[in-house]
Amino acid sequence: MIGLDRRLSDEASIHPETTDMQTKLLAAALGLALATPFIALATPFIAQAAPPPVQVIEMQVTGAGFVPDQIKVTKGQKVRLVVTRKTERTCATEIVIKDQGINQKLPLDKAVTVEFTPSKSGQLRYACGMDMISGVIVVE
Ligand SMILES: [Cu+2]
Repeated sequence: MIGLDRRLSDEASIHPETTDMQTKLLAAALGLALATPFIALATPFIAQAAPPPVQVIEMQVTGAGFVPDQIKVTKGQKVRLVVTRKTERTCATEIVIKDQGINQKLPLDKAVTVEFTPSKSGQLRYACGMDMISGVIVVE
């Protein structure tokens, strides 16, 4: 009879600890559940605070062709080419970047903006309409 009493009291002393542990876990879960909407609300503000950088590259068309005729850009970041044709003595009166579906007229002495975001590394060609005068964009 004494043995049984002891077992019961042992159980009683273990049980409150378990309950306490469960309460703590529940409180932690509840705390996370309450915090989640605030994290979700805060995220767009963080995204707005750090917009992805745009890679701006100035380019000219001269008697020598596209200047520069080789550029390096980073994959996944928007590229903005600002192209100005400075001469009439060229057949490069447009810039064609076939792999990006770009074909843009280049009026004389007018800065023309061409934008795209390279999604994979490798080389992109830019050229005149006849694919004679050209340059290479190295995407890394
Ligand atoms: Cu040409």
